[in-house]
Amino acid sequence: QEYTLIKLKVLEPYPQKFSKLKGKNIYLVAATLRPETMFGQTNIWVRPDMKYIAHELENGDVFVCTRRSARNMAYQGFTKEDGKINVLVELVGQDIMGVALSGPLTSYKKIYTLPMLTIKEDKGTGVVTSVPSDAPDDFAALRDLKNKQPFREKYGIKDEMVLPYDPVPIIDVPEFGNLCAVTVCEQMKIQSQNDRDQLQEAKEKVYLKGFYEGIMTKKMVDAGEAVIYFEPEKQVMSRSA
Ligand code: ZZB
Repeated sequence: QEYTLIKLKVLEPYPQKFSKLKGKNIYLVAATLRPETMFGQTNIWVRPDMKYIAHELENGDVFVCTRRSARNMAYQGFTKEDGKINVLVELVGQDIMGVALSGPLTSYKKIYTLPMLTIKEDKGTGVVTSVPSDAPDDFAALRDLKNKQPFREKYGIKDEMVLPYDPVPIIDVPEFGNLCAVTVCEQMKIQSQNDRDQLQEAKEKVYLKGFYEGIMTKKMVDAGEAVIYFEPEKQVMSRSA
């Protein structure tokens, strides 16, 4: 499986756990199969009880991810010594909950790490980017946090890290509109992130459609993040020749 790793820069002040990393560039890295949706990121998910590490790359930057994914990176030329990881900090998700981040591709200037309890240990980096416009899991989990104050409180999440963040329309999908995860969750009456089977079905419904039939909306163009470019079709030209 080939993923794109999205780098999210940890903004100062660094959390307590990273106090000895002062002066270094620290990134949470999220593995995605849908890099074209990154404009719609509203937050980053980490699992409160899952173990992560902060490890040093060849150029001195620091990546935060699972040990398993760091080991894989070490065999792909990320680290100074092939096959070796330099662990700077060991932590659990809760240690970096509510941390402010910036990503080059987000429409929100600042986003936060929030808790998702269903993150899998054996997939990607254990850090998951949240695109509630297009990913049903993300929409359900973000809605849970918005609706349930005690849930936010339990993980030390402040209102301003969640409440201002709404799904961003980026891709227009036939039948589902430009917030396809929202549409499908409403249609299927999904109540929360714990409706696992329904969410799996919702994901299958929108996945391929979003990827193959989705059309980027005007939003990125309006924000000056993308431009539309037309090219004459070669086939048409050769047919008329
Ligand atoms: C942004 C995004 C936008 C994603 C979307 C999906 C969708 P898959 O298909 O099952 O292999 N992900 C990555 N790592 C994990 C993890 N450890 N635990 C749980 N979820 C994880 O899943 C790959 C997708 O699952 C990744 O792509 C990531 O979310 C998430 F609009 O990144 B994606 C309909 C799905 N749409």
